[in-house]
Amino acid sequence: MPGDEPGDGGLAYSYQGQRCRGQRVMTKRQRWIPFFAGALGSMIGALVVIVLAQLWQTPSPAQLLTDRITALLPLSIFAALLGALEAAAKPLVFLLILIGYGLIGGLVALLAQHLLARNVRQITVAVGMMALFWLAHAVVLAPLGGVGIVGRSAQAGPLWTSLAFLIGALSFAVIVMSGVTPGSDQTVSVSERRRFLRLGAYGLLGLVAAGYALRFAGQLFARSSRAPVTDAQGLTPALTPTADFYVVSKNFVDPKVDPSSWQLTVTGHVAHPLTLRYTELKARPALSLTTTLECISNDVGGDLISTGQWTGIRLADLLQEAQPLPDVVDVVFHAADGYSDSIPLMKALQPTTLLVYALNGEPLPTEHGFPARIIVPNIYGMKNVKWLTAIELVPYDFKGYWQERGWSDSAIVQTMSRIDVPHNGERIPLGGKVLIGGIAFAGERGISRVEVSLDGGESWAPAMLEPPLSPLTWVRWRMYWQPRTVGAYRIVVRAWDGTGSPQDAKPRPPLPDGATGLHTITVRVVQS
Ligand SMILES: Nc1nc2c(c(=O)[nH]1)N[C@H]1C(S)=C(S)[C@@H](COP(=O)(O)O)O[C@H]1N2
Ligand SMILES: [Mo]
Repeated sequence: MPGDEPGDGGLAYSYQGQRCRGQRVMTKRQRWIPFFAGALGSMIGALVVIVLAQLWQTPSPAQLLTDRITALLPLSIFAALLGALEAAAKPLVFLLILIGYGLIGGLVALLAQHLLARNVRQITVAVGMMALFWLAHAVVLAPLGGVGIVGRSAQAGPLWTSLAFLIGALSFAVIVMSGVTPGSDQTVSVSERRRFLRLGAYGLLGLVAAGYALRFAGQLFARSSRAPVTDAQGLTPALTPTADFYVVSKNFVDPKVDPSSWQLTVTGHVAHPLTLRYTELKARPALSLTTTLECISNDVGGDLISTGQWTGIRLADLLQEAQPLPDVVDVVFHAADGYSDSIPLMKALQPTTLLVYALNGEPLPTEHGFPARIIVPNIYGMKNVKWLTAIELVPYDFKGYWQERGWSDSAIVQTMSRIDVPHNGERIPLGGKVLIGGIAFAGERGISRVEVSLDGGESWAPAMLEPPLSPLTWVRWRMYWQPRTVGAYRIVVRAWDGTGSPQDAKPRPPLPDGATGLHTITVRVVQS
């Protein structure tokens, strides 16, 4: 082991029980190893806790802290930082939190190295590392995240929570200990090179854990970056297949609700509070409604919009049974993931506001809110609360999860239109007939007219409108175009809603009221 030879810059610590010669000397590189091990160890520990959170429904402080931080950041910073995209907020803040874990873990490992150099026993240091990780999670991070000490108020309870934190702590300690050098009084059995190899292996392990954790985080952005489904002509289908329905959630790990123990309560300012079980909900006379759902963070031309057929009951029927008191202002929806949002009582009583348990004829998939969610036509997705657990009637204007972060409270959908074919940047051979088509949506106002410009907005021609699946869905539009000259064309679309108002052409980001502006693409007509 050349690296262990005294005098060649390596470690001059005891080997096979021999005392070393005087003070141990560490090279710069060697000083970095403990820090690196600590950083790696704590990040892997955090990921292990997230993976266990998925398996056991225990709380994950990294996720809870992300919630807290996105709530506390001033709106302007938040918007600038995140490009005003609520759906991308999580991964970014989470990355910062992971880096924070890395820094603190690295420093803790340096402390461990310091203690070892002073001949504190390895086992003592290892147990100390575990205790630190566990305590930091159980006593500091969990309460900060809002689930109480040791996750007392978490769904899975303190026992499973402690265990999950303990396993995270174990991963942390094992990796730290593989990166530090024992003190001179202690037997060393592992060479420098093997230390490196081990850390490399842990690094790989970390990548696997990160990949696994990202699979769950992935739903935050993966769905929307996928190629959109199209029909034979390249148009968006009128009804979105469930597998292609967009998904947005604040969570890294969505709640898995057990339908047999699920209960929906209706409480607050009501004369008759009530409770509804899954079987009772499904036993009631059902109705189905096809509506379009759009996320408020959908960009101009974006695909955080889908149309589904929902089955359930009228929310009004349930509320009428509970008998709202005269002072009720808002109906608040609470969910199993700690999310909440509200709509005005008047809106909740409309016959198209539903409590649903099926999408396109199948039970709601987990990611869409199993066992039950709210569908509020005309209002952006964020108020269509998933994994619903409680309905609370309150005598004031309630601010929900995204309202606390600066998003619109009324959240009525803006009139939008989108070009689906041709694609931006497409090359179109001269002489052919080109289908231009897409969707337009204005909630319950409906769409009365769609126009297309082929010259960047100088002149406009009306598109043909397809009858929508319901008055609450998007409208598909199309036109045919026979280009006569080669060159670049800027295609723009604009819509009018059912009241005759034109789509707002002024470009605005999604925050706070939903994006406005006209979807514009450029195509190039070339010699065929
Ligand atoms: N409980 C809960 N409900 C929620 C959310 C959430 O994070 N938690 N996200 C909201 C947002 S921002 C949107 S756009 C819609 C998305 O619904 P979908 O995933 O079924 O398309 O769910 C809403 N309901
Ligand atoms: Mo959303």
